[in-house]
Amino acid sequence: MKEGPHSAHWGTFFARFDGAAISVRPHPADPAPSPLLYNLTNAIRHNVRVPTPMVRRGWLEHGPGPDDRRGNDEYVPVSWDRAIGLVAREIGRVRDLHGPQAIFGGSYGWSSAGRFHHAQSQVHRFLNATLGGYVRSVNNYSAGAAMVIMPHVLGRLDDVARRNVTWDQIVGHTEVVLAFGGMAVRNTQIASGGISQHTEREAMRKAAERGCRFFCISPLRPDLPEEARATWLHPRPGTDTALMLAIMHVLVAEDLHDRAFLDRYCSGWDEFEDYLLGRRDGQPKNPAWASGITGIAAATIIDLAHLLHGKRSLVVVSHSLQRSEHGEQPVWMGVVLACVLGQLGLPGGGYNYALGTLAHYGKRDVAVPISALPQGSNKIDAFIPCARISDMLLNPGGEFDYNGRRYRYPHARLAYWAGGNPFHHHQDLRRLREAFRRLDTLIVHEIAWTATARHADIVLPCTMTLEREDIGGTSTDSLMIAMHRIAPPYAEARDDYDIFADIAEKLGGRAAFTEGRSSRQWLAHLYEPTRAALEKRGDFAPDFDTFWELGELRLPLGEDNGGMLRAFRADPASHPLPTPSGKVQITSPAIASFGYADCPGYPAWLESTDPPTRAYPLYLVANQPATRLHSQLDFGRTSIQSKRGNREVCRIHPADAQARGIADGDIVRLYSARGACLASARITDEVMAGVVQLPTGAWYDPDDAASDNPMCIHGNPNTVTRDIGTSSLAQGCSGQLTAIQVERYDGPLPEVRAHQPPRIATGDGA
Ligand SMILES: Nc1nc2c(c(=O)[nH]1)N[C@H]1C(S)=C(S)[C@@H](COP(=O)(O)OP(=O)(O)OC[C@H]3O[C@@H](n4cnc5c(=O)[nH]c(N)nc54)[C@H](O)[C@@H]3O)O[C@H]1N2
Ligand SMILES: Nc1nc2c(c(=O)[nH]1)N[C@H]1C(S)=C(S)[C@@H](COP(=O)(O)OP(=O)(O)OC[C@H]3O[C@@H](n4cnc5c(=O)[nH]c(N)nc54)[C@H](O)[C@@H]3O)O[C@H]1N2
Ligand SMILES: [Mo]
Repeated sequence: MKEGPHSAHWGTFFARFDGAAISVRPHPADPAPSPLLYNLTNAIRHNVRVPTPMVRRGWLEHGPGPDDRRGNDEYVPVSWDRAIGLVAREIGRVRDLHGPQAIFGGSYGWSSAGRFHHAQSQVHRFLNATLGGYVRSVNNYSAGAAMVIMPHVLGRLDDVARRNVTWDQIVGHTEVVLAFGGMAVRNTQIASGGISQHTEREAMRKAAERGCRFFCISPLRPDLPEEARATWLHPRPGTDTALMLAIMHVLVAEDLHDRAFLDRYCSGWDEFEDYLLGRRDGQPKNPAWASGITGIAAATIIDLAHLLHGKRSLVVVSHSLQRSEHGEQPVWMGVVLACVLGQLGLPGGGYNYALGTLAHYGKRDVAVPISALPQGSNKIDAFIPCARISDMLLNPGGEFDYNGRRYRYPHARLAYWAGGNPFHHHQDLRRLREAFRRLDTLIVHEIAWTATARHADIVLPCTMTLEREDIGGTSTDSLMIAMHRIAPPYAEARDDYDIFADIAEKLGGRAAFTEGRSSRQWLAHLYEPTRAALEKRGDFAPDFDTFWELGELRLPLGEDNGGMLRAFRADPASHPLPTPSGKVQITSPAIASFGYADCPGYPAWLESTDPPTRAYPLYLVANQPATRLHSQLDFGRTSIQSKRGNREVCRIHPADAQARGIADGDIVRLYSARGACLASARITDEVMAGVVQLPTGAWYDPDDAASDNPMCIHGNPNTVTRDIGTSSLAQGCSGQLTAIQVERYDGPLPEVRAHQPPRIATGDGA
């Protein structure tokens, strides 16, 4: 087939299919294309793709119901006709017996880029169109705590993360960047919906060359690139709020804080100051105090405070800091620190949540709308914070706290997942297995045999991105891409859209779901608002067919105007923040009124309930993988090349390795009170002592699928993480940090089979 334009969450490119493999050519406008592009090359015809609809034998023979064989059963291939019939009948059964409030359709996950074939939107639209609703999930795994705390304190998350300080402002103005959690260029390979130019490394190089000083405050040195010429500070993981407090203590004690800013723009300073100075609890949060908690010398903290004073400074708090127990606190404390420095709303200064964690932050917004597939309306009230999935399935009817109210978990009998991989994203996989075994039925659409597909009752094979047409675009990228079909669908795989349309037909909802449009007609429909807005501005506004032929369209960008915070600074009376006081909430009477011990009404240092102990003395950092997006295409070339002997690689400090008799390249066992996994050890002083880093994304591969708590022999860190909410306020994911132990593994080494299909029955299940 001929070469065509395409787009992924990790870049814009041209691709060609030769009947077996894909060759890719990065978009020439991208100054630093992502190596993740090469994951696509061998993936498309890989043996681990799901070729036909599959039904788990136990479910086929015994019907729906809780079943311990999930995750340890064989699959029976069936025809599409039969699969569609089984799914429609089962949805109908659960609806008739229990109503749509028994169907969980949260279906968290990133799936692939493209405005139309966005699997999560497709499944939501399908359930709304056919059932009138479903149990949904709120927030996400990325920013679960920040999404809930931020509106109490400053405003909408997007206004603090996306439309705020840009990289251009940093290049031009910033003098000091405190990057809590770093700004790893490994992570800015990715932007949800696509990214045509990777520019962060170059921006940091330019800023550093002008004299901007970067501080990489993180357990891993490479969390800022060499180009930033950063100073590396490594507080103990999970202790950043204590470090922030001590910096503020120095500034306040020496009267270097911006009192005028605090008076004019903030609410609740005096109460917070009592806490900071220890007037209430007798413990000043000074450098000596913080030094004991963080491991950073008091003198270093004092020097840092002095350096910050009077400078154009930017406080950045990465997503990772809040994907942790009490994750709300560093997000809030970072805001307070920026206010004490008086920098909020200045060009290149103040506070920018999550800058440098994804490529759509720090950019300008496009000036025209970009459509998404409408999801319809959901008439069911029941919901869960997305990371409470196991809790819901294990405690139907049980109570949970969330953002000031108490709710009950619905009793979900059927879960429908398309475009996500809970065996990637969720914590404590032993518990998740147990939870999924309680369901009547788990239905999954997948391109490949992920562990989630291997626990499903019905697996419907869907096309992957290169096998269908779509529109690539996102609100912070100036290129809209006509994503051409590069290859025919694998085996019998079908588009999620066509699968849902056929099931909707059986349930009497086809017209509501499709509105009579083919996929191509949907693309033209979704394109139209962008075209109309371009025309209205007098810009080049080609019709859909011309756009399709051109392959891409350059979109105009909006101003770099600093957004909500700049406007607030300029005129707080006419541009108040959307908080109760209209100002920055240094304290929050609303949160205080909730009465949560794990999230009080002021930002505070709260100790972990799972600190390292003698039994589990190390901190595991389970962060984002450099060589793939989450678990996607773990079997792709770039991902495979980063493994050793097919196992995921963890990084450990020389001192910790030596104390355990671990040599570079040894296989190690990482374990906690929850479970264990194997990984190959790389010894490096790029990671601080006391910390082991294992990225997420290696597909769960149990050594013994029949056992109650198998070990993952491939290196999935969620075997050891804790399944607890960040706090009663947000109930976010807290998978980033876990207390663990590591030992050299001298036992038998089973072959990694994660990228081979499960047991599949021969013969015909037609
Ligand atoms: N311990 C720990 N856990 C974490 C994190 C952490 O830091 N530590 N990070 C968390 C974060 S930030 C996130 S965002 C989550 C990510 O969690 P997920 O978003 O669930 O992870 P992905 O691997 O992107 O899952 C997407 C799935 O969709 C499939 N897919 C791709 N295209 C299509 C399609 O067109 N149709 C269908 N039906 N399926 C498709 C892919 O094969 C893949 O299995 O993980 C979270 N989990
Ligand atoms: N290549 C690649 N890029 C990605 C993704 C991917 O899967 N692959 N996923 C994307 C997604 S969905 C998201 S949400 C973002 C996530 O963005 P983040 O959550 O910020 O990314 P992580 O890599 O999990 O964490 C960043 C760093 O935080 C540091 N860290 C961990 N705990 C602490 C702590 O307590 N204190 C301090 N100071 N530092 C700490 C770790 O060293 C880690 O490397 O990344 C995005 N970018
Ligand atoms: Mo994320």
